[in-house]
Amino acid sequence: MKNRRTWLSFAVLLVGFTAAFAAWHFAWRAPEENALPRPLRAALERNGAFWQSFGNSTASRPNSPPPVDKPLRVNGDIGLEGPVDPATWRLEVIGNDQDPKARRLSLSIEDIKKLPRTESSAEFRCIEGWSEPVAYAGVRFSDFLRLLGMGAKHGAPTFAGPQAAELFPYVALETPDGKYYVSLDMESMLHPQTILAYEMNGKPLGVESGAPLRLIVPVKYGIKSLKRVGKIYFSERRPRDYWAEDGYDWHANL
Ligand SMILES: Nc1nc2c(c(=O)[nH]1)N[C@H]1C(S)=C(S)[C@@H](COP(=O)(O)O)O[C@H]1N2
Ligand SMILES: [Mo]
Repeated sequence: MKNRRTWLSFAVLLVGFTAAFAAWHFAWRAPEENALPRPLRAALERNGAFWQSFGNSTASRPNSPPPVDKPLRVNGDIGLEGPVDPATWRLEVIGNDQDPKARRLSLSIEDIKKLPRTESSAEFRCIEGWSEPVAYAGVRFSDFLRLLGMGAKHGAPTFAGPQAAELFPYVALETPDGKYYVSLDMESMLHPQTILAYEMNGKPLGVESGAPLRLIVPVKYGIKSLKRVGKIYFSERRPRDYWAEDGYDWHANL
């Protein structure tokens, strides 16, 4: 009797381990999607969406003023290799990536500086593990959309009522050479501290910090805060994203 129970427990354990091993083996051997086996990518995606649903993209970030005289910490220079001339630099804004006839804008840095200026500060966090308080100034992305009439599927954005129904769900940004590119959910882009910045810590942006214009999106890890923006477009479908293609979590929520 006792013996039989021991054997039964052993058999149950064996079946359990075999099933666990098979599942593990299956997950790792499955075809890849953006550098991750598909089941793991799906789990990562669900996890990111789950945490996003807790209001990550709308929570305000502490506004602690950083030391202005401290040198900026610089990290990441993909898409910043060549020179950039602020006098000839343009920001291309494309109304809808699926529609070649959609409205397009081509803006100079002077055009952008004429838009209302907003100052903000936040803790800037890199997935490598460091974080730094930074102050930054530029145009709030929500003001940018409202004043230029971009981001809505039909006509100009109003930001009234259920936003998801009329605004594109995705915003994409790229460097002028297209070597670094990110995509973000519209909600995070409308956060009041999400800014297209031309100043950091009280000084005009340096070349390594993304001059003449960069994104700062403090509800996300630093990977999303693209430096040297050359192009912005709106999309119904999630656009390509440099680090997500390399296996990272697309949401990059803090
Ligand atoms: N064009 C471009 N933007 C970029 C990167 C990059 O490699 N190229 N790196 C990102 C990463 S990983 C971080 S942490 C921040 C760093 O911003 P900083 O140089 O102002 O500290 O920029 C982001 N924006
Ligand atoms: Mo980073």
